[in-house]
Amino acid sequence: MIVKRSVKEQFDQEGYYIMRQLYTEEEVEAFKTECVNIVKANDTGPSGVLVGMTLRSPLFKQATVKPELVEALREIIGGHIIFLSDKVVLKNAATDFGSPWHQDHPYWDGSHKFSVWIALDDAVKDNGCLRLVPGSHQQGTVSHDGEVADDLGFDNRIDRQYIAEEKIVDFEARRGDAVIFHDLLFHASYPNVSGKERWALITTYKDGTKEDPDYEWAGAAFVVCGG
Ligand SMILES: O=C(O)CCC(=O)C(=O)O
Repeated sequence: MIVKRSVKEQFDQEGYYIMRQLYTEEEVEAFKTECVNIVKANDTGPSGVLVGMTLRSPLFKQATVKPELVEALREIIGGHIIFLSDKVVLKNAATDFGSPWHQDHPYWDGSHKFSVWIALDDAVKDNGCLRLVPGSHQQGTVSHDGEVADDLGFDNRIDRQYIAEEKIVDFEARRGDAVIFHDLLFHASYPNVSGKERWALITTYKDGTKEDPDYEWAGAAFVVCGG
């Protein structure tokens, strides 16, 4: 007998929860077009990352409060949810490196955060899909003294000895697919060797009942529900 696990059970066990086709083709096309326009007018720097999309266009607020997403977040986080910030991540021929293995929590400290990685292009191994280690969030914060010999902007990297190669799951996604993940989950992405662009949007939330510092990067924070 197959026992269907709840969203919360899946998230607690794996440290992530996948939502296939969360956004329609029309929504994704509109988000991506807006991302392209905004990135053309701004510099992502060497990392291919631009933070603060909701500050730049109301379209992205729509993405952050998509009802099906908020419903899943309520199951995972609880009834009081605060949106903190979002960013676009572009990998292309000039920015073709994979993001190194890391946890998000060492960048932020404070209460645990929950991010949603949203595919704005189909993402496969060749163009830099996300890689996840199921259950790794249960290890707490691990050493982040992985080598930093470049200026790619990921200063907290997990020492390779902590990555169990045989457990890695590649999250190959169709555009419109999304994955909610815990800020202690080990994750990375493949280099983009396709020569084509790979766009993704990442939105971050927290439990509004938990205390945190005033993050300077969370200038567009708002209450999603509860409070
Ligand atoms: O989109 C990617 O390639 C990975 C981004 C990522 O892991 C992050 O920004 O924390």
